[in-house]
Amino acid sequence: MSHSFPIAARPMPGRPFLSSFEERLVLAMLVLFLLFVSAQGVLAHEFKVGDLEIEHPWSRATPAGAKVAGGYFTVINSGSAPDRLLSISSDISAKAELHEMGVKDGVMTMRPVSGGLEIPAGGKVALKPGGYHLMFVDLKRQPKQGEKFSATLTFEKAGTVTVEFAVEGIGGSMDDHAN
Ligand SMILES: [Cu+2]
Repeated sequence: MSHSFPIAARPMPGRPFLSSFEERLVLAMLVLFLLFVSAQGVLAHEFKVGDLEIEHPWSRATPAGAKVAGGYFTVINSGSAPDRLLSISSDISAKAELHEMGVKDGVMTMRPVSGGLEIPAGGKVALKPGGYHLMFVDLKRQPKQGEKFSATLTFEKAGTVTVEFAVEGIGGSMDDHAN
């Protein structure tokens, strides 16, 4: 038996079906793209000055009464000459120092780094708990989890850049020399 569909009941030719599929595909890609962009904004932030890129500056919330807070980030030098982090300042503390952690006679110690921190040409340096870090000394207020505070970094060649430190939760760490 052969049937012939009335013309109106026939499936539409390929084109309209495809284009609605394509529309949905484009929409799905757009949604994914926006999700990706907003996730990037939340999870990471970066700053550029000259040949340097400063990735994800972060700090930690401090307990009431704490006098110091750490500061961490990664600096990437895409230039052909080394640079040097010379000084740091922030409204959150009276002063800010560059520190180095190390083990001396089996004891974890930290000391200020004199002469700045070299960022090798084409290389990168990570400031992180347990290693090089910034120390905001004589806090004027406690950094709170979820907020950001700004600080100014001065490099020998690239110059000065203001970055935002994202404050993460209080976490136990060997870098916590608040007491
Ligand atoms: Cu320190």
